[in-house]
Amino acid sequence: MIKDKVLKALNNQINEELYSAYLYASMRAYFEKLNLKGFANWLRIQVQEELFHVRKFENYIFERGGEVELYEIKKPPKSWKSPLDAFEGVYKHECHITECINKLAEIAEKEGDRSTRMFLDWFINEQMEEEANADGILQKLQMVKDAPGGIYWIDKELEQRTINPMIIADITGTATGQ
Ligand code: OFO
Repeated sequence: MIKDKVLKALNNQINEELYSAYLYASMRAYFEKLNLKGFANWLRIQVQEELFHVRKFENYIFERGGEVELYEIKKPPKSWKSPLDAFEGVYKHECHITECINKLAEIAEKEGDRSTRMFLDWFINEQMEEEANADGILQKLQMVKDAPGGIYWIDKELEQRTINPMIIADITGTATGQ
């Protein structure tokens, strides 16, 4: 049976992941308003990534016989000064999530909960990728410094992002071995 302390920490992380989805949905709306469809596309897919993280935590709690508890989600910001400002926000937020996952792993370790600790390895790897992706876009934005030509070029590139098939399989219930 899962210990209360671990369960509470997992439920808190669900709230963090839901906030991530909320934050990126708000950013997507900001970029749609600017007619930067590539940035909006990247964030639309990112929202799905975050909801996938939510389901992963929920499924794990179900598997351990625990109860999922949803908390209130705080309101995300509505606008940013520039694409650079928004992606500084994405990168900072991903670093914050990495910290949350690391703290969660510490709690699981302290409580002697090896299953949770092992489950969290997927998220530890995922956060390396999440930080690297956000940082890659941020570095390009820092390079072009809000110059319209540069923003246009990055926007075209971000238009290419497609949803991970694993997420489609999860949404449609056709995933195996997760
Ligand atoms: Fe962006 O990785 Fe979850 O929150």
